[in-house]
Amino acid sequence: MAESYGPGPAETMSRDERSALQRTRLRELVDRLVAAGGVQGERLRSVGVTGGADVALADLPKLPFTTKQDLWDSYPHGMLAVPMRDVVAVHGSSGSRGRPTLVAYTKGDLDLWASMCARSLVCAGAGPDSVVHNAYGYGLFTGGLGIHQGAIALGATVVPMSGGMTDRQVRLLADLRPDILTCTPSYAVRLGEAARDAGIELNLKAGLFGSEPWSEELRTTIEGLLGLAALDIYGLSEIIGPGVATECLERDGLHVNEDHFLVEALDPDGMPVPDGTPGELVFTTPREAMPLLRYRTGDIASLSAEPCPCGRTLVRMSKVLGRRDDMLVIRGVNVYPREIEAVVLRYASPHYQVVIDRRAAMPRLIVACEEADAGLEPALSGELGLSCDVRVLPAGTIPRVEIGKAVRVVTWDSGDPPLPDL
Ligand code: DLL
Repeated sequence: MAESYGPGPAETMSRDERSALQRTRLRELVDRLVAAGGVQGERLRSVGVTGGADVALADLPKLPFTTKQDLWDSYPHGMLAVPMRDVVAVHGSSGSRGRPTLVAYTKGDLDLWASMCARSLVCAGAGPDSVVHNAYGYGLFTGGLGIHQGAIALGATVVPMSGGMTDRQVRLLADLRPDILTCTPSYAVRLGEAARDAGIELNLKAGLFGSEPWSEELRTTIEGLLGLAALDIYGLSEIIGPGVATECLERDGLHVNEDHFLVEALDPDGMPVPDGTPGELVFTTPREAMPLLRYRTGDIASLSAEPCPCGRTLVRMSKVLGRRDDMLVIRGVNVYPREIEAVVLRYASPHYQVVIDRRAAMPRLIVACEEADAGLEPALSGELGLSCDVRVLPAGTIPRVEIGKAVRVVTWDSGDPPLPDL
């Protein structure tokens, strides 16, 4: 009989116990930043903080922010708080705007990251008897190696598939009968369709899908295709990688590992928003190589301190609603790509692309898909408050992303259409 794994003490402790732990960790972090003497240390001094003893947990909202710009300004290694010889790995993200963001890890950071990813896998019901089919990309991207190390830390069996070569992935899903699948939600659709077309029977119980925004509607699609519980996993390279927050099998918000990563949700003026109200997520990470105080993620979500039936007392974040910088403003109407996806998937197959046609003074929203119900166009107009053109293209026209993050929105400024036959 397989042993059942559950949340550890740090995930179920009382809020008071956790606050005491957080305060200690925040003070240690402030001490390290002040000692490292970089830009964060200088900013702390400029607000009168000379060491950890000067700060209480309640002071966090008054401490200075860190931004992606700070990382770029000090590229590649200017934010290091340890000597380079203590750095054992470098990872990063290609960044949606083309500039790489690099992050460094000490051995201790890798251990922390592995235990956070092990927690994520336990959230999905995994344990040492699990076989984890890991189809996140291996390399500089944190998805592949992060989950890999987490699965090993848990004592599970990891199958390091990386992305792509879908036929081979389907073969190993059939032969090794993994119970856990980890990949981007868009690749989960691709794998599910390929497995269905190959007529194989799957043994999957749960999947951890993240690294790109996805809707409840896509969850329904993935669960139908793969016959598993589709769970959301969130993280970013700057904080640690995947494993910052994960849904449990209740599928009602992502448990933030706030014993290590302090989280805040802020309004555009940088003030805390009440629980349940969307705000920009700001994280403080104690990682040794590159500690970050109040890092502005640009990701929009709400927080909830309500206890979860699973027993975890960690604060939960909603699914990411969008990014501060990916809100589309079309003829004065604000819309997030995820809202478009939610409508599209009710009327069309999961392969779609949003095209912002900016060739004329008045931009137009085009939703390109394959196989769509006639109800899609009125539903988009009605629910988004914005008229859209729906184009149904021949099957196979919308690009399938096999490696990396799906690009759901493209802009058409001039010249040829971004998709054939548009
Ligand atoms: O995407 C880390 C990761 C890998 C998370 C695998 C989950 C699974 P980056 O490449 O640095 O790191 O990109 C981070 O991706 O700021 C969000 O905008 C977005 N993102 C990550 N997870 C989610 C998610 C990895 N579950 C950026 N939902 C973040 C929505 C997500 N967006």
